[in-house]
Amino acid sequence: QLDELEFDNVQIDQHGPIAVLTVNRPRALNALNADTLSEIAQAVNMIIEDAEVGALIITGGGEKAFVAGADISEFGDLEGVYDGRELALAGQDVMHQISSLPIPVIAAINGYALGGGLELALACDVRVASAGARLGLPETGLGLIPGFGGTQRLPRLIGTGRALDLILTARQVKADEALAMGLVNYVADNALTKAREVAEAMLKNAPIAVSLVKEAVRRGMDTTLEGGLEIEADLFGMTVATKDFREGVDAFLNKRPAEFQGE
Ligand code: CO8
Repeated sequence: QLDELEFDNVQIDQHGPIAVLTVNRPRALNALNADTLSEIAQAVNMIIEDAEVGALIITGGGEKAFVAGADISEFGDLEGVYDGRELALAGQDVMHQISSLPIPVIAAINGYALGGGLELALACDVRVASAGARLGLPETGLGLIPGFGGTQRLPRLIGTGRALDLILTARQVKADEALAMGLVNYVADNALTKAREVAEAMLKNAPIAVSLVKEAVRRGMDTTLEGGLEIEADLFGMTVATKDFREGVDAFLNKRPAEFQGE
């Protein structure tokens, strides 16, 4: 059982097909120290193994923060280029693990999402922010650059000009501005409640199709339009071979809700 797993800084709650991973270290605004990053990686591995889980929500514990970044108090241990590179690669691995999950992953941004915290949200498929959330990549103000994917995922999501503005000014944006620039998909009074609604809407659709859409978009972002269209055609072909496709068409023609089995 996922919710019986014991971690120090990560909590998993499962309600039917929705798992909620809470980064729970509120005394440090959920900052990602090495232990927390490792616990997130372990938790995500367990979630992948669990066939019951059809969607994952990632959120932050406490009132103030989603995740306020990598843990700055551990930066003193970093001594040189090699250490820095290793830390960035370790964080990038976890973000990659999240972004390549075959199920929808929604960030419920309930407060500060800064630095590595915003990078965690960027590794998710969809972002829901609470009205009071603050988002930003403050790294240049610390003499760093974003290292958990921010320089790559942010421009892919909102475009180069907007991404460079945010990274070079290191400014925090409020939820409304984040919505206007496409950095978040929804703003709601309660990010977690809205994230559940979004997850439920996604769970109504055919799981194999959902997973293949994610694969098509993800792989397509790394290639040319022509290459991406080939990937789309291949994966489209795979959906046509599923029982769920037959079910979806039959349900439409018979004016009834579809019941997908993930086959
Ligand atoms: N790391 C460690 N501790 C933190 C962090 C953090 N990122 N953020 C907050 N905390 C701690 C504070 O130190 C404080 O602890 P204490 O009570 O023991 O003094 C506690 O959380 C509460 O924070 P504040 O008192 O500062 O709360 P405020 O409401 O006054 O301010 C802010 C909230 C604005 C969010 C403020 O805490 C802040 O600016 N935090 C730092 C945000 C930041 O700069 N994050 C980016 C870090 S860099 C990063 O993420 C790089 C990722 C890629 C790494 C690649 C490696 C090479």
